[in-house]
Amino acid sequence: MTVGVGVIGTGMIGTQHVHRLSRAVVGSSVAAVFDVASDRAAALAQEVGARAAGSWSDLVEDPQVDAVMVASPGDLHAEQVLACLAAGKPVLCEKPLATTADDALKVVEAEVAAGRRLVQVGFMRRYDAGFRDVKAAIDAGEIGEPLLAHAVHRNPSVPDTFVGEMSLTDSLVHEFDTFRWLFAQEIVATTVIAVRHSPLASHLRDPQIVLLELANGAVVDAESFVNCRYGYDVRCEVVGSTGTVALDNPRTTIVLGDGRRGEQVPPDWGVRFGQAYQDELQAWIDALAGGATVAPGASDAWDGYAAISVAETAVASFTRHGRAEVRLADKPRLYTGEGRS
Ligand code: NAD
Ligand code: ISE
Repeated sequence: MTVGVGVIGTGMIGTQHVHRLSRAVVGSSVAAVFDVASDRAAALAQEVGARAAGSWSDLVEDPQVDAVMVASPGDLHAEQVLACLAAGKPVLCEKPLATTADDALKVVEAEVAAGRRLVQVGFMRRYDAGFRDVKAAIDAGEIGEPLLAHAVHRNPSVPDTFVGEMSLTDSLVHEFDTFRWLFAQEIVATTVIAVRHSPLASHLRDPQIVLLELANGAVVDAESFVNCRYGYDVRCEVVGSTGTVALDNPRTTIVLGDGRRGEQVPPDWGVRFGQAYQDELQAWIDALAGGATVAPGASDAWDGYAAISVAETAVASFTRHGRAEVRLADKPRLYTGEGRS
């Protein structure tokens, strides 16, 4: 069976996903694409033999579209995902699931009303070999009880569309999902620490440090720096009661010369996480081909809701210069072990 995917949004990551789904992932084809930049969508559609839909709702309703990938800007995600749910179609939504906790909760509520999970959220680190090794080491007890973690998330630069509080809602939202997953605990409070602004990014609050308190008392300090200039740098160290596990950048080449020993830093997220995106999409397509709607271990709508709730709380913490508590709705049975379907 070939799963026909419709892709909404053919910008930076949407174009990459179209190429993966049409060329690299086994068992999928791209049936339709849509972007308000209609020329770009038409050219991409022609390149991969897909239909260029007239609107995103037309794409969702297309009978050739078995499942939808949402790769539009974050503030459109909730509405587009809700339309997929209304059409009964599985959807892989790029992060964040929504830009407000209220909108993300509407997605959760719509799934609960439908009685099944159809939404997967594109927190692709859960498919990254390095992050999976960190998770495996923790789960195997190799570091004893995980107590705290240090994390950095640095981008060399960000596009002009990256504004306001996106360091928290678009960038560090990855860490909010990652550390909920690694520690298997909800994040219950955040404190954002104001840092001297980089002179190269004066329109953004950049860098920032966020302290995350988890339900069992573990603490994570996470740095976001979206204009670090030198490369794409995502690392972490989890400290346990008997050891630590650290994730470095994947090693590429080491250059010895001019009295120095140098190691390359990935240039961007596409290079650093290329294999993770590929594995994420393959797991999704395999799940759909096997009759499931969400890949095992993937972030689902609840995870998307929890992550953006933490981001929203971090924004509140920054605004009021103090600690803020995360308020989550009660977790529906649909997302717990015994109720999951
Ligand atoms: P982008 O700006 O390059 O692309 C967004 C595209 O959406 C543009 O082509 C734009 O024309 C299009 N668009 C605007 N309005 C639209 C509408 N109404 N319907 C359909 N398309 C519309 O942004 P991007 O970097 O590709 O990011 C897209 C999403 O993917 C964001 O949510 C971002 O957070 C996420 N993302 C995730 C990762 C990751 O590591 N998982 C990496 C990059 C981006
Ligand atoms: C981007 O949208 C991503 O998701 C990248 O993984 C992240 O590193 C970057 O900060 C975001 O803007």
